[in-house]
Amino acid sequence: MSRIILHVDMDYFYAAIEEREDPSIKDRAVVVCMYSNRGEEGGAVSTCNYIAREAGIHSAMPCRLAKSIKPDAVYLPVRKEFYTEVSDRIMEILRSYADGDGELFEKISIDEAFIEITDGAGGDFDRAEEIAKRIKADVKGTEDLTCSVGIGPNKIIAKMASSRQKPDGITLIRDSEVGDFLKEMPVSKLWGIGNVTEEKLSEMGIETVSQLAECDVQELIEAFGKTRGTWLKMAASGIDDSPVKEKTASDQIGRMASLIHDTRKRDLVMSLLDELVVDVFGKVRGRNVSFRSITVTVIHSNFRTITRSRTLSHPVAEKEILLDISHQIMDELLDSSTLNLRRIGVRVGSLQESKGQKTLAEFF
Ligand code: TTP
Ligand code: CA
Repeated sequence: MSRIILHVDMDYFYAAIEEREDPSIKDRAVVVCMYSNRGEEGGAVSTCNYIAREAGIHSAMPCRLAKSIKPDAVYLPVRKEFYTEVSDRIMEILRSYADGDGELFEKISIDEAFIEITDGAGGDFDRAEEIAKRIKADVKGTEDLTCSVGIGPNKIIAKMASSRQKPDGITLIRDSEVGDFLKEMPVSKLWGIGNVTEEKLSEMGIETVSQLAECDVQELIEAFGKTRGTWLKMAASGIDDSPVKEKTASDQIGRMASLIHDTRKRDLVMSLLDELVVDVFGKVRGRNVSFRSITVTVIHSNFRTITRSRTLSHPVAEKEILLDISHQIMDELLDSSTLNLRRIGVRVGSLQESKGQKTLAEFF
């Protein structure tokens, strides 16, 4: 039986909350700005409603530019704490629909989450669509906000489906429809592929997801390394076995730090990352545990947080692996956006007590 996973993404989240709080601005362009410590002049657009998007305004655009494009829009400062409270309540609603008494739930950002409902829907995609409608009505009824839902047999497909019909849509991609769904899609639309990967694939003559799926995996491994190369092949084929699983704090060891100044220079970012890895690994040793998951977090200059994780096939306690995979993930994150980074972090999770020998090398 195929898994059934929903991806829920709130529509124009911060701006939608502001509209709800002040319905008088509903028919106007609404732009939420992150002014940061550089004052109004240096601020970036956090998000905006769809009226503002039609005028050409988008996230990460300098607020000054937005104001020159649309001086009559409503400009509001970000109220992050308030949005977080709203988010927390929405996440509880979403979690209540997840299989395993809410266990199979994974929040991936302030306004997005995966919900596994394989059991809840009895493996039936039509019933899953009914559940998606109920969830949308529940969120609308309690928080007066709309969301878009993607339904698919795995996380990658659900995630890409949710952006198909926005705002306020439901997109259902059955197991049997995955091939068609991905077929003519440009590779840039595949969740997890950024500008640099897109360019590299283009140089290899690969423009569409189906071309990527047909590419020899060895060729991809040569170009991108084993983990990333295999992942590209699998993802393009619509295969993704990653579980829907929340990361819990007690099961993790991590550290974050700020860069001296906002930058996306690889050597500066990697040298701070290496320091954090050494520190995290010291704690891993101290607790005598091994880890199965590695997560790297970046906070961009506009305060946008992005995290990406890798799960290993078995627990390890080796610094080289932690370094190697953290670098790979960081390269992907640098690849996924052109913005400078403000803070970065690394953490390991799915901890287990190490038994006796720690590495093969130490054993012999
Ligand atoms: P998104 O889900 O990317 O965007 P959105 O909810 O505003 O719009 P959409 O309808 O297209 O989903 O991001 C969620 C929130 O995160 C967004 O409301 C504001 C914040 N955010 C930033 O602060 N900076 C950014 O660059 C982006 C993309 C989002
Ligand atoms: Ca959203």
